[in-house]
Amino acid sequence: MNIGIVCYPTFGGSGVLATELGKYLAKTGHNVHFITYSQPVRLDILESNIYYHEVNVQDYPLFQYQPYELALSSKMVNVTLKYKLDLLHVHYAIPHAYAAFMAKQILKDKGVNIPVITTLHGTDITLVGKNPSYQEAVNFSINHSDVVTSVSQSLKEDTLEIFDIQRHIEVIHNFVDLSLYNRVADCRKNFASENQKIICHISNFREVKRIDNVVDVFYKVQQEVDSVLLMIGEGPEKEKSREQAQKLGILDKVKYLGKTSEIERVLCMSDLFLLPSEKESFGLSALEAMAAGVPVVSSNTGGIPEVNIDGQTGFTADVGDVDRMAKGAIILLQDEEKMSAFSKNARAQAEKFSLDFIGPKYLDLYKNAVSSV
Ligand code: GMT
Repeated sequence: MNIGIVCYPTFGGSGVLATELGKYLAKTGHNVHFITYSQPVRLDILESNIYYHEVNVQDYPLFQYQPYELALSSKMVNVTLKYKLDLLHVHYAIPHAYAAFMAKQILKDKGVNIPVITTLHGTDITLVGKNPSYQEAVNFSINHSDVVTSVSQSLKEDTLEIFDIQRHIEVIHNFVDLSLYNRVADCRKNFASENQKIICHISNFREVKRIDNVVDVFYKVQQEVDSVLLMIGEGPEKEKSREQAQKLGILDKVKYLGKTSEIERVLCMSDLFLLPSEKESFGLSALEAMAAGVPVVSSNTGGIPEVNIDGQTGFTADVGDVDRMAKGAIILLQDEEKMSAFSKNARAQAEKFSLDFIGPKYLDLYKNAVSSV
């Protein structure tokens, strides 16, 4: 098949998932065309069957806001016609599903009919999508996609509650490429002494991630267990978090490493992963941690409990319950036997979300969509 993928090319979970899916599809022999405003961070364009088409938005002084959706729709049309795409798979509804609907109409006018598959990722529904400024357009574009998927059961339920959806939403959980997570803690000594534990958090440092809770939990943990906290990623809450760590007198133990494309190496040297988010449709970073055999202490919001099983692969607590999260973390870090059992459980749970298992589900979906337009 010739497959078009539209996504955010950034470090966000939806872009990462879309890129990894594209890489998998290319490996299985399909031609995959990424249509994005810059090259996706995890994409290797030197791999065979992978193509990258940049969406260029012309800067014009009349526009206060540049019409990105227009440029994206046009690019989708051009790429579909030139490379004879069989389908367009858009990740994150805003504005991708809307732009894809327009592209589909333009293509119809030219006698070409291809299916649009929209994957809902989370904040496109629970945070941004439900904003009254966007709600009608998001509702419309979901209803006019040929196939709609959601990355968790919880997100499906949220979507049905927030919007007036007239079509079936297929739950296809996010996945992880397990082969990348073989536990070789090659750079551990650069961050912690032999007896210190490494606790890790990875995110885009937005408010929804409750970065203050990450620091609060760590503050309690390091009083009981000699440990360091690795903070991976960039975002608006980062500086506030640094100030918080300084005020608490633990800044020397909190290491802000910024963005990295070597998430696997970071996770493979970590002992515990923290994800206390306010909202989380799935929690791809938690799944990646579990793939590396790292137990997760998280909130129990949204789709997280579909991934992190309380008392087995880690601990979950109500949003904001930093005492319970810290207690869970301390229990694990102080009990080697328990830690080892949880680590094995985490990896076993991640295997249920392996790329080899989930990837073919998308392929089946594509085949059905192509044959029914
Ligand atoms: O986590 C983010 O804020 C980024 C966002 C995105 O769209 O890139 O993540 C969402 O999609 C991920 C991939 O499906 C999910 O794992 C995240 O849980 C989801 N984030 C939220 O729901 C807050």
